[in-house]
Amino acid sequence: MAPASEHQAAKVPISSQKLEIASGVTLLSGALDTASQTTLLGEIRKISSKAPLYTPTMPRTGKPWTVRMTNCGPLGWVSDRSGYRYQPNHPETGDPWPAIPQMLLDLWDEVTGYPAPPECCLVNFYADKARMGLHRDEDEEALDAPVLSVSLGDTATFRLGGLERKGKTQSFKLHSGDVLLIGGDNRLAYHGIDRVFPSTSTLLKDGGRINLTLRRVTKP
Ligand code: MD3
Ligand code: FE
Repeated sequence: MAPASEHQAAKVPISSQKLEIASGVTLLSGALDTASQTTLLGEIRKISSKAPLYTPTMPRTGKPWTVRMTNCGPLGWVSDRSGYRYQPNHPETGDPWPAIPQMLLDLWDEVTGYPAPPECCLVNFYADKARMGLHRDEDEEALDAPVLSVSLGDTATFRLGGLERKGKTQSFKLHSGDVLLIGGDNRLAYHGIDRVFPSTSTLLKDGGRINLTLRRVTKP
């Protein structure tokens, strides 16, 4: 007998609103409904209770970041005076990072179609004044894999440049529940977060913004 449907039902409800903001960069606006955002936030709270948010420092200068971070997955992305790298343990507790929640693994499969799971989910927490300067994500070996970002909480202004630091940039707002898929031509594009707008979401009870960045690090 034929299955009820050729397609497996989506495990994570995703809206069909897709906007290609640059070659290979697709904004899935309002991709996650409120119920999914709340469930995901609960998963992130469990992760941060085991792997606490910490304040990373900048390479060379040791200046603190304004964004606080933690990770889940076999490899976490860290920044300190020695540089940027992926490592299997939390820099302060020394414990292995918690597992990536199944709903994020499902979202990765549904949205990217990449034949291997992500190895890192970087959790960035932005309080009101936090920002992230223009940079490229270039510490991964698997540069053929896309990067998937999920925004939760307050709205932020995201800046997308080109492949050279001095090039033109465009700005977009990222809202709670938005998913951004970055691949192809712009996998190595410069990007950053200019500012977060306080009190634009009620998802986080004390305000602020969380961004989850899923990445494949090693070649499958
Ligand atoms: C565009 N985080 O952690 S995610 C990062 O909202 C980072 O916290 C931002 O950039 C944040 O590295 C933005 C969206 C994103 C991620 C990777 C990209 C956009 C990108 C790579 C290339 C171009
Ligand atoms: Fe980045």
